[in-house]
Amino acid sequence: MSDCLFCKIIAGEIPSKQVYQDEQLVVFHDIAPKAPTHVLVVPRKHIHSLAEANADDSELMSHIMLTLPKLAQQHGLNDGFRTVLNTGKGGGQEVFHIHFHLLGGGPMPFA
Ligand code: DGP
Repeated sequence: MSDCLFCKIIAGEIPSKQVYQDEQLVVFHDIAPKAPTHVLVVPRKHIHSLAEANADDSELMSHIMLTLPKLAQQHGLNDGFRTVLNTGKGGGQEVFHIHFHLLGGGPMPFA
């Protein structure tokens, strides 16, 4: 989507601090981290929010779930980590391109 912030980051039109990418995902540091480690796991496919995901996205969603612990390990979060998926304005979503927050390495914020 041409007016989507995260699509522009994925396309390299807006800079980000990337920590991982594969065929389906791009992972980069949150611009306003709420924990010592705070990265955003973002699918290359534009999905507005979890509410718009459908059966075609099953493999992608599974891939995200299985990649999260690998990213946590990569960041040394051996004691545990938090994942957050905000959905819709009422759920605190600000950027309408589905993404998981991966947080850890310190006291947990309410995120
Ligand atoms: P959410 O509220 O779940 O939609 O989270 C959106 C997150 O995106 C929020 O924690 C801040 C982050 N964010 C917003 N704009 C930018 C940006 O331009 N670059 C990066 N890296 N992160 C951003």
